[in-house]
Order: sequence, then C-alpha cells, then structure tokens
Amino acid sequence: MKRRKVLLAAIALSMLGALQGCDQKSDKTKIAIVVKNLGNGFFDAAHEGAKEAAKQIGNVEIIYTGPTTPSAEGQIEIINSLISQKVNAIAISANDANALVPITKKAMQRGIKVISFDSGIAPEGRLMQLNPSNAELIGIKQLEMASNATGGKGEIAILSASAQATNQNIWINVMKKGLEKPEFAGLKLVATVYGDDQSDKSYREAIGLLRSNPNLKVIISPSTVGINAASKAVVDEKLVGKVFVTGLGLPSEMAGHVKSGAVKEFAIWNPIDLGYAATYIANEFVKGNPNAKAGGSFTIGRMGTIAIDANGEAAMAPPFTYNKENVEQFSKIF
Ligand code: RAM
Repeated sequence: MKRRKVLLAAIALSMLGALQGCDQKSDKTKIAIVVKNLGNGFFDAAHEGAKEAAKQIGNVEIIYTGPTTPSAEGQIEIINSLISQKVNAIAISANDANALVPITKKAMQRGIKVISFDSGIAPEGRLMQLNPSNAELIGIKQLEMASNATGGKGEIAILSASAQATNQNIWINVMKKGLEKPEFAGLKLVATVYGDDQSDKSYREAIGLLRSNPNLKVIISPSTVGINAASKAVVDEKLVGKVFVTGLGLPSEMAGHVKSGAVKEFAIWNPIDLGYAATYIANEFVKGNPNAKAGGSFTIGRMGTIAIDANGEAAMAPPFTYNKENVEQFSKIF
C-alpha cells in the first residue's frame, strides 16, 4: 500500500513536471513584426534579422505578419487579432502615422509593448520609433545621386510608395527643401507619384512619368519596390542612357538594373540589421529594461549600443551607396 502511494506520488510529480514543461513552452515572448505589406523583399530581409535576433535572445517567438497591400486598415485588423492572441510586443512599420494610433494605444493599454520601425507611428501611439538612419541624410543622399546622374541639371520626378507612408513622406520633404539649396538649383522636380509599394502600380506610374515628361532626366524612388519597377520601365521604354533611376533599392533586386545601365547608383541601409535591432529593442521593452525609454540607451546584440533621443526616436547607420563596383557582392546578402 505504502509502495503504491509512493508510486502514485512519483507519477503525479512527473505529470506536474511535464505540465510545467508545456507552460515553459507557451511562456515564450511573442514578438509580432507587422510590416507594411507581405511580399516585399525589404521586409523579407528584415524578417531574417528578426529571426536571427530571436534565436540569439532565446525563448522568443517571431510572428511575422502584414496586409497583402499596404494599408492602415489592413494593419488595424492585424493588430486587433494580435491583441486577442496576447502577444508581448509589436514592432510595426506603419502605413499611416496617425490612423494607427487608436489601435496601438489599445494594444499598449492591454500591456503590449508597441514600437515602430522603418515607417513611424505618431509618438502617442508607440513607445519608440527606430529609424534606419537620419532622415536628412537619406533625403539629401537621393538628391546627390540624382545630381550625379544628370551632371547637376534637368527634370526629376519622384515615384514613392503609398501616399500616407510616414518614412517616404519625411524623405520627400527633405528632398523638396534640399532642392532650394544652391547645389541642387539645376534640378527641377516636375512630378511626385505613388506606386503604393506594388510592382505593377509602380511600373504603370513610372511609364506615365516617362511618357508625360519627355525631358525627364531622373526618376528618384525612395522605395525598394518603386526603384525596381521604374528601372524596368526605363528599359522597356528604351530610355536607358536618357533617363536614369536612383533612390533606395535592394542590391539583390537592383544588380541587373545597374548592369543594364538604367541605374548608375542607389543607396540603402541593411534591412537585416533593422529587423534584428527592432526585435532586440522590443524584447528589452518586454523585459522592462529601465533604460528602454526616451533618453535611455542599452545594448542590442551585435549592433552594439542604441540611444533613444528625447523624442523617443533612435537611428541606425547612414545609408550605403551601391554601384557597378559593389552591387554584385552585396546582392548575395539582401
Ligand atoms: C520599401 C518600403 C520601406 C522602405 C524601403 C526603402 O521597401 O516602403 O518602408 O524603407 O522601401
């Protein structure tokens, strides 16, 4: 009888252990990476970085999600479902700075740590915004590349992502201001159009720009989707050498366009590092790191120290330029 009791107690104990084991599994920190839209190579690369960070941190589950087309409505629906799933953190690249505020506020009220990265949410809707680089540098860099392509003179046009995208709109404003500087006095902005980070729409908009502006010299696209589509349009319209495309692109998508001559140079930061950093930062907020606040700084794995400024923003490295000398080499990475 005594033996039986001991045996039963042992079984009970081992069952408890198994149950605890299950609990530990579901105790994983759930970090949702909400992107502008799925099927965008830039965010696929950021996802790689997020997975790398999750592995290094340990016990972190990445939920990578986003709408099929970049809209605030699509992201609101997704965040509602992430609130029900009780994720611990959301790192979002926002399709609209203001429209998402009520839903991310709701998420934060439920204890979910919300940060934005790449494309920001207004300050009241997030704990911090991670910028890939300094906005001024990104904007001016694109004017410099346009100026290099045309010898400083001629008509230029901008093919952006969606009209409400926070990041592109900030860079476009920097470019518009920059055009008032004497060094860019020879460049004339004739149109700004929106391809919504969709290849087909961006392509159609680029064709429209080329056909309605016969003196156009440069298309600047501050979107990895747009720059790729615009380069195709220039090739298809047989305008290589007459119209140049520049802006922000992925070496893996742009190598062929540099080869064709449609693009002389373009720039970007490392999207893998951006996803990696966003994941690390989100996890620090979940852990309740006292330095995870405006004015604080802390380390984020292989990226070293990140400093959050008084506005709750942090920035990573300056954009890097790619041309025929280095594009092949980097096209193997992202
Ligand atoms: C597109 C997206 C993204 C932007 C890059 C440069 O992939 O719009 O938000 O940062 O381009």
